Amino acid sequence: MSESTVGKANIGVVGLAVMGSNLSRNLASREGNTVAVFNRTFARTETLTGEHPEAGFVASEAIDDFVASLKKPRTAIIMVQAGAGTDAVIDELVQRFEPGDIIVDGGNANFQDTIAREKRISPTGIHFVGAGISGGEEGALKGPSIMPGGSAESYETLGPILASIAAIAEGEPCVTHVGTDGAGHFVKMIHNGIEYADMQLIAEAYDLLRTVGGLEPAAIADVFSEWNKGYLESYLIEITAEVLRQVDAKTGKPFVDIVLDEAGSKGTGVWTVQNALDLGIPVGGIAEAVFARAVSSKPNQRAAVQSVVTARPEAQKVDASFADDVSKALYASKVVAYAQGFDAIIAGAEKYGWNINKDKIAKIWRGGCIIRAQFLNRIADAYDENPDIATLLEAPYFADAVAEGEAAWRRVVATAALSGVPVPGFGSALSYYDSLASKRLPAALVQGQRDFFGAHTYKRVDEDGVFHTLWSGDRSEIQTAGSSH
Ligand code: NBP
Repeated sequence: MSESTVGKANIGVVGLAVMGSNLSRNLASREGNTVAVFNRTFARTETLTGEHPEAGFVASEAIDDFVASLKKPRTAIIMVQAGAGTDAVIDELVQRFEPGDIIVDGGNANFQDTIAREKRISPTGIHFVGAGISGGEEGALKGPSIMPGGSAESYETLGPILASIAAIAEGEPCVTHVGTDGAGHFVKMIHNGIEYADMQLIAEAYDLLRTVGGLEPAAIADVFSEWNKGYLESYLIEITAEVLRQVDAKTGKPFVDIVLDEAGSKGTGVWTVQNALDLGIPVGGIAEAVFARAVSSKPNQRAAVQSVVTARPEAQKVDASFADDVSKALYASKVVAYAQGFDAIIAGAEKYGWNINKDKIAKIWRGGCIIRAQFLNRIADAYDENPDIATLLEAPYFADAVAEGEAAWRRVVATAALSGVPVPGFGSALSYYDSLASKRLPAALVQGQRDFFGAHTYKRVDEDGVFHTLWSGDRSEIQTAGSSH
């Protein structure tokens, strides 16, 4: 490398597949950034620099030269395959970086791996930052939502660089220092879980409008476009209308009808549910969305049941107000899914010792990422007004919105059940709401059952203490703990 490139770049990117290339171009397009680039296979680097001479990249074939091209404190963002690829690059950089330098993993790492990596690297004095980056290829190029973890000290250097490339929502860059070590990747994981739930709810709304409402995909696209002008406005509603409007060039049929109805996933939804289970947080909306994809991808079971089920229910008769009912059911179910996602963030922050600012998280999701929507302003307002609310469903705006849509929500879930349309998302959201809203739950009976077969004990509603009934004896009650009279 020539002497003139030593210490020239204020930021480096390692890994120049689609995400790394786009992020590098985004960085290079912002005032004040000079971007060093490196990829294991040099041909990829040459392609990028050849296609984008305007970016003024400082390209290196050898990693030593890449490291030398970085200004101190050296800051490099890794955008390679999560897992072994990320570890290989981290090792290369740790061998060459010095205390105070910053390694950022911008890939889709599991937050537990990020915690372990930070623990391993921090004794070297090098900062390790796990940063969740949402927005896909286009977001990486034009402005993603960025969720960095790591130390507050590293954020002083990194923050302005990330702010320069992040999406802008209402004048504010969609990036904030989420918390230490794995906080950024944790919050990105929950973002993806919420994304699963949101997509499933929208898909259920489509199914209802088609199967019960009798509308064709193009007409449903128009309904969604209308919804996108109101309280349901979001990127996902917008792109859903586009997908529904698409016509297959080969057959002339609606695109949605020629796509195999087996949904795939890459794992972050599963991680969200696994972690929520560990944290004891009910995220039924997210779990049902993950399971709905799993059910869709079981062709043998679907075919087996279809072979024995000879008669399916007829769609209920509905009038023109049905679409409005569905929009209200969708909104109420969406509020539940987001409330559950934020509950998981709160519980994760408590368990892992992160000081997560919930209204800032809602704000950085307003732009760049897949769940971007005006709606997130309402969540930010709710947590801004009272950071300690027990659930978003308690916040006045959401309490009113759900109460207003409640009757429609119930009609839609009942209509779906009578029509044989699966609505795991709408149904579980309504049951969750009813569980929280009920004065008494049958959990009392479950406690009785547990005490019967396993002497698991129970508490009484009318006095303190822990009790057990001698079920196989004379069925009298004994007190096993707490104050006795
Ligand atoms: P890929 O995930 O396809 O990974 C390809 C890159 O990893 C190439 O640069 C490749 O180098 C490099 N690599 C591999 Br594979 N093993 C390596 C190793 N042992 N040492 C060094 N480099 C190695 O790239 P991508 O699709 O651009 O995604 C990058 C990251 O961003 C991933 O973590 C991915 O999960 C994440 N991602 C995020 C979003 C989002 O919306 N946030 C979307 C898509 C991807 P080579 O050229 O030498 O083979």
